[in-house]
Amino acid sequence: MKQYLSYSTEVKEALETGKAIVALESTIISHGMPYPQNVITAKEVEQIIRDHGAVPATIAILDGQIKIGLSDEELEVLGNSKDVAKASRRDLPYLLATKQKGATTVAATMICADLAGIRIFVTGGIGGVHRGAENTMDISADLEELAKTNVAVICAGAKSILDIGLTMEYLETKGVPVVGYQTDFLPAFYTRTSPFSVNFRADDAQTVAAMLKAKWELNLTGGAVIANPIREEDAMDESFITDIIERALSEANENGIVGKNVTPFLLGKVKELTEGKSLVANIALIKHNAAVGAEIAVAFQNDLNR
Ligand code: PSU
Ligand code: MN
Repeated sequence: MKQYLSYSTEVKEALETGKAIVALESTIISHGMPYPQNVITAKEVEQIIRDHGAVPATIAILDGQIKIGLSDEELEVLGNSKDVAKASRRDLPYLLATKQKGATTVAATMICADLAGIRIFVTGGIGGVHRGAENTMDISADLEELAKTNVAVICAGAKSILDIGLTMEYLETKGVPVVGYQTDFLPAFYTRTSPFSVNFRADDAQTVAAMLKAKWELNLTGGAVIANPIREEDAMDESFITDIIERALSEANENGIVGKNVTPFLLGKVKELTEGKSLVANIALIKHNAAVGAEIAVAFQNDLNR
């Protein structure tokens, strides 16, 4: 297995010296945001993690290798090339074997982080059960990965391009805890709340770290969702964004968008219809998640080192 993994110097050193590490995905760079904001944000997010005492490990597939920690040049390639595949669990073997570029989704990033022994992962939003999934069966592989891979995902909840209620039901069936970070409600990405409650509330990083430690020491295999609401000042107006999402969903239907193209299409449409306001919110929330995720990683590592 080790032959497929390649570490940046910074991450290698962190692993050797027992420093807190935060994994970061790359689909958000290649398919989730436009250039050049994607690359600028990716670098800023990494710096926020360092400023909070942890080491960032952005993950991608390049040159037949799983890269754990990327150089600025590699971030640029991911953010500004046409030939980067969105890489989820099913895509990893083919992309590695054919030495093609792949940007890892939440599911694939969890797999790679787990292989590297990294337990804490920060992103913007997770995939979930899509609206209309009773007909399309469009359920993100992210959920299945959360069911089986021991990595905690700090995110801003689930976007209402998804069926948030069904996503919560799926996670409940799979035994994946959904923890609200300083909130009782599941955040809906662009907004601080949704009509759904989280399973548990944690008010500080130590509580989250202790919970993860208990889960994995008991061999309760699988991940956890740590839902961190967007800051009040960055949140979008709920009725405004709801209306936009409805329009984006009908356009996706009209254009027959299916499979792995659905989420990138919807994100792009929402950005277009909000005239870029959704992108500003997206950047703000992921930076906030980076700060909180780094604190959780530090608390988790302190527990391990004790
Ligand atoms: N949500 C976002 N931005 C993203 C994604 C989701 O706000 O970039 C990406 C993540 O990489 C996530 C993936 O894992 O989309 C889910 O895709 P799908 O629905 O095809 O599983
Ligand atoms: Mn899908």
